[in-house]
Amino acid sequence: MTQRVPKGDPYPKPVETGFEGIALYPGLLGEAAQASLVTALMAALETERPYRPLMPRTGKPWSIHQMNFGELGWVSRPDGYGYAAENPANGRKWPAIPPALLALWDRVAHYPAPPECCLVNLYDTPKSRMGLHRDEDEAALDAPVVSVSLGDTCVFRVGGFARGDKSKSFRLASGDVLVLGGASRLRYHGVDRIIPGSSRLVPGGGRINLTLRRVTKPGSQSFPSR
Ligand code: MD3
Ligand code: FE
Repeated sequence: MTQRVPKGDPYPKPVETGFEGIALYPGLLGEAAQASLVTALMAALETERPYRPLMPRTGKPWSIHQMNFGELGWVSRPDGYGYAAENPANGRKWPAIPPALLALWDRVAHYPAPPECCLVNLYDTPKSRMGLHRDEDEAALDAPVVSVSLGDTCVFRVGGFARGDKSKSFRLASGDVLVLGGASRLRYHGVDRIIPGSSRLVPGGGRINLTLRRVTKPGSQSFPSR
């Protein structure tokens, strides 16, 4: 993709993806914005140790590492998966979502409340991938998911509403922002593979995906239930 959106544009225009509710903003984040997000992430990694999520029940480790920012973090462990206010690895609250990401949400989400979770996916080996799945653990399914790609390009796949439906793949490069909502909020999707060496942004290489989610319905005080 070569189209570039001017970086100060308050409500930038997405390009067509062929899927209703999926908006792609190629290169919405410029080099400087990408670098400062990586710096914020590196600072967080001083105190937060990324971990490999484990498959519920089987305990099989994923091929990526994860961590979270925000009031709620998404975790997958042998005893189940979902949102938690504390990092189960250290018992502490997750660090705050970086302000630049809150500002990005305001520009592209068109949703009346801020995100509560920023899941960080670290594709840190050439074999790192994410299988086809749906994001359906959020009560606020009317809110979009906003995805930021940093570092190596990946081959991303979007399917239908059942696992076996036909799917389409496209590439996500560093600085690309994807907004997934509306009629496509519950589509299957995944990351087939990353293309090692395609970016020099991340020290040591690899791809970082930042996924912003609204978890609770705005105005409800009921999550997590306890
Ligand atoms: C497509 N992350 O964390 S972007 C995830 O690049 C996740 O690391 C991928 O899927 C990554 O759950 C893909 C996020 C994404 C989120 C919701 C979607 C893509 C979506 C909903 C519908 C279609
Ligand atoms: Fe997902």
